[in-house]
Amino acid sequence: MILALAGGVGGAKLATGLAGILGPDQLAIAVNTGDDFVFQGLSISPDLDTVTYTLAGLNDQEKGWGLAEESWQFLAALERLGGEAWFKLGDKDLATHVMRSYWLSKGWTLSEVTARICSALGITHQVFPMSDDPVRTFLDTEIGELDFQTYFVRERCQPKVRNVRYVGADQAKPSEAFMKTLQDTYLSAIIICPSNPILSVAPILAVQGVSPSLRSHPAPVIAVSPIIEGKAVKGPAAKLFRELGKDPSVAGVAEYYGDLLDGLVIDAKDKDRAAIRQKTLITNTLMQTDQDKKNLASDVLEFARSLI
Ligand code: FO1
Repeated sequence: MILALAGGVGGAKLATGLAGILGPDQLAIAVNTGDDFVFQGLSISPDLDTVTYTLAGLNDQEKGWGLAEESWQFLAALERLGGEAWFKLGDKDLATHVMRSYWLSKGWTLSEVTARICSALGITHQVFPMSDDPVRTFLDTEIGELDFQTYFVRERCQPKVRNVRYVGADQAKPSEAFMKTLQDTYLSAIIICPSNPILSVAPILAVQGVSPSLRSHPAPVIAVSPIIEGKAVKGPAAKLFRELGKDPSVAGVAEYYGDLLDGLVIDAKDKDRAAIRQKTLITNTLMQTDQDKKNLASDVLEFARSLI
């Protein structure tokens, strides 16, 4: 059994590569829910959506989030009524949020909702939220404290960040499936996908007991760096590292995860590797095609086997 910890786009890509190699009973994917929020009364779980849409092959590859071949009539009608439209809900995507909100209102857990969505989309690998309890990422910025989506989408990650909080994480329990996987004696590797360490991975690690479980489990913990040559493949990872006084490089990623990691996977283009203390695998980490995703997944699995 392999456990992948995933945030948005980078996480979804590597999870898809792993799912192309491993069977449904060999891969479990725990997804960040720190980005979740309620918008216009709808419960949105952006990272769960990105992971499930990508695994199902239904994602918009250009944007990275949302569904392919989307239309936007709902959004236009909403704007006409004076609704806020900075967070764009496409017509097809809307169905996911309506059904999630409906099922949650009936008392289902987010894990149950996610399992139902996965089954409807034909996803056979296990995908679950990191927790069924609310955890919300807040950023202390130069224009005040912002919830994640306000910072990320409405403010386009522009305000300078001073601190990040994962509200509720210390009271949140891992979801049942996550807990079961963490306790699985057949768990042979934990892979931290190339998601933003501070915004996407840290909320998962902050959930009660997750970091101690990873540290005490005999399986190796491996991260894939989302930063290549000092730049984030997508999103504000490098900018955030800089603003929080960390080195925006693979060495900075290695230092950020510290002794949690047994191994770090970095890109072949990266020359900045002298300061990395963990064992490293140097390969192509940029996932532009489906073959890239599979190649990286296969490299990471082989690296994991070498660390057991
Ligand atoms: N990201 C954007 O940059 N702009 C959007 O309007 C937007 C809408 C959206 C709707 C549903 C959904 O599941 C995700 C959406 N995202 C959007 C992506 C998302 O907010 C972020 O990429 C993640 O939270 C970061 O991992």
